Amino acid sequence: MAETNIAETVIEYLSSQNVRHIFGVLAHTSFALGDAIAKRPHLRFINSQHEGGAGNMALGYARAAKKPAVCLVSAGGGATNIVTAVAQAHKESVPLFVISSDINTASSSKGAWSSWHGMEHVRLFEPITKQSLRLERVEEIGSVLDSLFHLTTRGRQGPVFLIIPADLQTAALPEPLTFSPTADPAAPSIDSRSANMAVDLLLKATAPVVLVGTGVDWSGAQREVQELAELLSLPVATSYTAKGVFPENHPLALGCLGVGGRPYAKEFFLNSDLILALGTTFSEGTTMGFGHRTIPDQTKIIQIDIDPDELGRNYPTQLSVQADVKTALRAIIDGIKSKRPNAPVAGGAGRARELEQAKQAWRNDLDKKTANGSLNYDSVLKTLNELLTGTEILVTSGMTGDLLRNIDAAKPIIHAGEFRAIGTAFATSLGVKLGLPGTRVVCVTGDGSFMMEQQELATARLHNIPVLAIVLRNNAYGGMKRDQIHHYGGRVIGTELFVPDLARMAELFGAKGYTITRPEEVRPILQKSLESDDFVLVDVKVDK
Ligand SMILES: Cc1ncc(C[n+]2csc(CCOP(=O)(O)OP(=O)(O)O)c2C)c(N)n1
Ligand SMILES: [Mg+2]
Repeated sequence: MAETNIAETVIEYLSSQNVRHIFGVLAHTSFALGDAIAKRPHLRFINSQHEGGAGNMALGYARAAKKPAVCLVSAGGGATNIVTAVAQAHKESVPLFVISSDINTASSSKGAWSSWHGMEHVRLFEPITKQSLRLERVEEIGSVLDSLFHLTTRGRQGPVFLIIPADLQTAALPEPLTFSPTADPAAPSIDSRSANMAVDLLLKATAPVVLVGTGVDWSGAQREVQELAELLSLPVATSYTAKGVFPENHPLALGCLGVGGRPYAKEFFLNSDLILALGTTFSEGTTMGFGHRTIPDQTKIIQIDIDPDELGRNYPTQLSVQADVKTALRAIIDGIKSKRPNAPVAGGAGRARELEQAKQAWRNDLDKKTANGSLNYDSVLKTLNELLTGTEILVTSGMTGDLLRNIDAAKPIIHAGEFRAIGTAFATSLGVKLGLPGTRVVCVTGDGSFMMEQQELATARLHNIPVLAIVLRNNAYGGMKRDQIHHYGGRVIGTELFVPDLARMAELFGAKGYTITRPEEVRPILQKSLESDDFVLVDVKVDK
């Protein structure tokens, strides 16, 4: 076989693991890696305008395609620019394989401060990855690649960082390595004693509820959650980050619990005597501050999570199970069916009726709130909700995520979760579209957030990634400005923005641009934008 080098081996390995998209920005120090991509036409290199954009695209791609996403950045500023996205992936457990070029080993041996781009990359990424390392020797490459790639999805998912000096990229391997896709190890399943205990607790409870996190999405356990919920008439809420993982048009759906949720979700939880928590962390947003504002003091908790460190971390549990949610639920459902074949349970249809009434009351309130005909977040999102067909994927970021409480999400909404970084939704939506090309992807973002990443319009244009961006414009960091006025004697600082005509700007980038200034324009413009698969930006000038 022909002699091969490290750069070729890295890219060939990624290809063997079914990687088809690599997100990043190249530099001279990564040319060998770039060239190895160029030689493989089945791989798409999506060059973003800023490495942060590449990181956010990768986050969206990983969540949409449900597999690790790969980024390629370069020594120094290239690597530091992607830090925010990697930190988010770490906090929100998203599998990213981040590869960076490093300077030549000879230059770095002179010390970090005296060479171009030199810095301590490995240490920078250590606290925000599952593993961060530098390739030191050619011979390590095979085991390093395979162990890092699989680490992204093993147990609790997350990002890894590998930095490869420029001279090692072109170094020849003593002999070529061959790779084939590796079977994923079987996920841990629930033991029969725990499954029996869970069945007993569920059957004895008088007001059980379910809390679903993104772990359910990653495990592909939606069908099992639905089956169990229907079997026992269990109302189901999701965490803030997992909005839509349990479809919110289901009669037993409570939507998000806590921040970003509707008030009735909290009521059902506060009146529960058992919470079945699945792949979720009892986070600050979901619990509204870790106390007892959504999780009652006396309730029993069954917690099932792939990560043992998560079990009982924030609330004591009656039963903790380290297992894959899907297989655990299957065992619990089978246990219930064999113990009580006709399992009518606690509350039964009564709870579904109570839930429908609460939802209707909430809808009536929203109708009243939006009846004055003004153009605001609530009225725009209410109309958007009415227009959605249930097939679209919504993407948002930062605090705009809270405002999506008006949306009945039929599919998971993809956003920055409780990392809450703004300036991420648009790039994330591009990654989502690449992961799910047949789906209409709709980015809903504030104007302040969009202005942090508007340059990625160029990436959408260059790589022909048609998404719909709805920018809610108030020429401000609106929520922050409101709170400054409220709490600081009316003084405002740093929260007013200049935002250009975004419809015109989008057209310069090859998109269709629309501006909405009157309430009656919302429905027709959003409708035609949703129905097409074009690259569209809608600039909605909200009143406040
Ligand atoms: C990267 C980052 N920087 C700063 C913040 C703090 N922050 C939270 S919301 C926000 C402003 C959001 O403004 P905009 O997107 O216009 O939404 P609006 O509040 O107007 O609805 C900022 C700066 C953050 N969450 N993330
Ligand atoms: Mg704003």
